[in-house]
Amino acid sequence: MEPATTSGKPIITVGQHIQEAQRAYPTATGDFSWMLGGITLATKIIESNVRNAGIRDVLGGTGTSNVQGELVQKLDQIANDTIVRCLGYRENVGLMVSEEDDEPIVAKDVGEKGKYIVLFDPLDGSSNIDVNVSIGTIFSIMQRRSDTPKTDKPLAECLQPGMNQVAAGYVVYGSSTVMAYTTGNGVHMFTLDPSFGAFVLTRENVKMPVAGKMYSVNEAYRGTFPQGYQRYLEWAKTKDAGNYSLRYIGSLVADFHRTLLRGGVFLYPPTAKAPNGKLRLLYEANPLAFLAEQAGGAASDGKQSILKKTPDSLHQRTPLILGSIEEVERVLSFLD
Ligand code: P6P
Repeated sequence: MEPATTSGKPIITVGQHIQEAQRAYPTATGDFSWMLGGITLATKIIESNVRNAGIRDVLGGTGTSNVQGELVQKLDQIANDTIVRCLGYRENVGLMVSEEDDEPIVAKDVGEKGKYIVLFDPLDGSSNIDVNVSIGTIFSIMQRRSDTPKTDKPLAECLQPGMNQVAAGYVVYGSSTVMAYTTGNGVHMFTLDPSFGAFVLTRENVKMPVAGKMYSVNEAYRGTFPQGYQRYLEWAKTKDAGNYSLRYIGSLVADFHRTLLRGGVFLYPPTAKAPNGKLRLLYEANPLAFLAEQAGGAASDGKQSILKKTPDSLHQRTPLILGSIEEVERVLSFLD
């Protein structure tokens, strides 16, 4: 494929795309695109470290564990620090919530303006880093209830339902580096052109297939899934179901990116080890649910839409059924 610079197609970067999208809002002040620019800058730096992991001494663990009790990989720490440094500088970012940090990070002092909350998983799937499997960064953006930071209430301001998101997206560091984002007007994808270091528009208004004979789940835990999920998995293997395939990378962003483009359903049910599911509501399920719904798909915890859930805690986990609307509804039809 010709590089974007010679293919004759217009070259639209993610920054230009966001600015054009903002022009539709007369009240937009442009600070939203400035803030999103901090995310794209951070993911380019992360991408460089991921691509050179074997050469730079960034593979392996730091020897510490995070709030989730998971071993922190060196690249996790690099990704987290990079995002905090790139966003903390942006004057409109007030609070940040990271998978790697116990509490919200108050980016602006009391009295300083900072109307956005950025919630993120800096490098999801990190257990796959050392074996060169695709990994990703996931982000969710909400607005603060008050424009100026209050030292005693940052946590309460972050515990908002996913329907309050003003933007969400991910970057998948795979065979190519692709960013997908939505601001509530469709899902758009950009590929990083390393020849000039910009994310260039490659798919606009992405629509998820309404159905797809592919399910994505770690069947090793099947024996401890609630019965309804087990009944669904038995059905998917029958002739009546018609040749479903199982695809599971074990890296949420990669599994979702495939589901978004090819259709199907991703499942992380409750298990004996993770009775409330393994995936985190605020910075994994919410952003991907926003993207899924914007692309015509669906996202549920088995009882309600992911985007309607009001979190009780910052690192709350949730069961997740995510994908094509017909496939999500089919799974739900098997649940009690
Ligand atoms: P399991 C990676 O550690 C992660 O958080 C997600 O990226 C992925 O979907 C899930 O865990 C895989 O979990 O239990 O199947 O290894």
